[in-house]
Amino acid sequence: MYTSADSDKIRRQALALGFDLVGLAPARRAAHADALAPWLAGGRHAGMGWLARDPETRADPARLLAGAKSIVCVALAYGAEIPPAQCWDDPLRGRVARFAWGPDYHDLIAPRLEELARYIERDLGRPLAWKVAVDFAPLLERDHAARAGLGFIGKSNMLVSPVFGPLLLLGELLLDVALDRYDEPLPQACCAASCCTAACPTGALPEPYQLDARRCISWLTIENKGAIPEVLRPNLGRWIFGCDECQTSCQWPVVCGSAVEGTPLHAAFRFQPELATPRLEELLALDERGFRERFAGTPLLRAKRRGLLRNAAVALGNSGAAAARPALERAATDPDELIRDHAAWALRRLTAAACG
Ligand code: B12
Repeated sequence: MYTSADSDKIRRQALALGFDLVGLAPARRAAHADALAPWLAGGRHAGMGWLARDPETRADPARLLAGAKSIVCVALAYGAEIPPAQCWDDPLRGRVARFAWGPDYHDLIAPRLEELARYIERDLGRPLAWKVAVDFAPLLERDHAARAGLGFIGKSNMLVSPVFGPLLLLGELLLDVALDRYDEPLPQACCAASCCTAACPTGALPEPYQLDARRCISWLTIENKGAIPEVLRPNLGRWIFGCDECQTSCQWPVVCGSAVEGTPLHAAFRFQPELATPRLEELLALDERGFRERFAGTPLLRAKRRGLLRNAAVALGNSGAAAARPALERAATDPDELIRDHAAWALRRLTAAACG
């Protein structure tokens, strides 16, 4: 019976499962756990009450899995493709953040981590206590990924890999067994130029390492169930589901190594025009059923019809395209008041733009 698990075998197996990065860390209290309380106290979590629930568990993995000794951190590099300009820059098409170009990433990462857990159990020859985390568990994922040497935390708050840049999705496997070797954190290597904080269209990064979710386009377009503050609407441009500006502005390479291109995991995030850059007029024409059918199995379902159509109306208002008016006029009579109000705002903005 082994008392510690073989790090090299775990690493090899994680890579074989399709992950781009794997790092192993002892399950200690998160290094920046103390950043959580002031962030919450400042209201920067934008009312996402679940982030404020039980902050001690979020800080300490041993409270998430009793007896946790190790964390296997993995990352999937995604969305490095440069979208064709005829779609990305088309004023009548919206922009979807790259993490949502494929299926729900939780469904890609979590089952593979479960498979990894079962592999480790087989290798050790005994059952283990383990827990998989991909967003849904109260865990400061970036902190553990940094400790496991996957990358460093940048001023954008993103975990940035010197190999793949910040376009990474993270997952963790907590284990109640020690590993025979752990990885070392990488040195902080965020550039002095603060490209990410400067690139944020809504000023959601007022200071390094501090994200104000109330202004973050990702929160405004996905988690926010109400109106988008009018003063921020013009800054959304044509982002209709998440935003990548703090990542694509990063000086670290936003590249997917050729060695990993073409694997099923990466193929899942290939640019598809109608998912990554949907025609905004088409979105505004979707009824509830049409919305659910079109976005079945994709992360866009999270915004719900009313959220996505609200965002599409704002994007068309920002398009400056007179051709957008008929779709917006129809949306201004939508049964949903939220959509009606945003469509009316968009029509006013187009009129103002036309009057110069
Ligand atoms: C809530 C949430 C959001 C919220 C709030 C974001 C936020 N920054 O907190 C919203 C909806 C806005 C959001 C947006 C996005 N999210 Co999000 N989100 C989460 C979630 C579920 C929890 C984050 C959390 O705990 N926040 C609390 C704050 C205090 O913690 P933190 O963000 O990790 O910040 C750390 C740093 O600030 C650090 N710190 C503080 N001070 C200092 C000082 C120094 C010097 C250093 C080095 C570090 C440091 O300590 C904090 C604690 O570790 C995580 C998954 C998870 N469970 O971790 C995914 C996660 C962070 N999101 C992710 C992604 C992909 C995104 C988006 C890119 C999506 C998009 N394209 O639209 C954006 C990016 C926004 C951004 N720049 O952070 C990935 C990030 C992967 C990566 N490479 O880092 C995660 C890890 C999901 C995953 N499993 O892959 N998200």
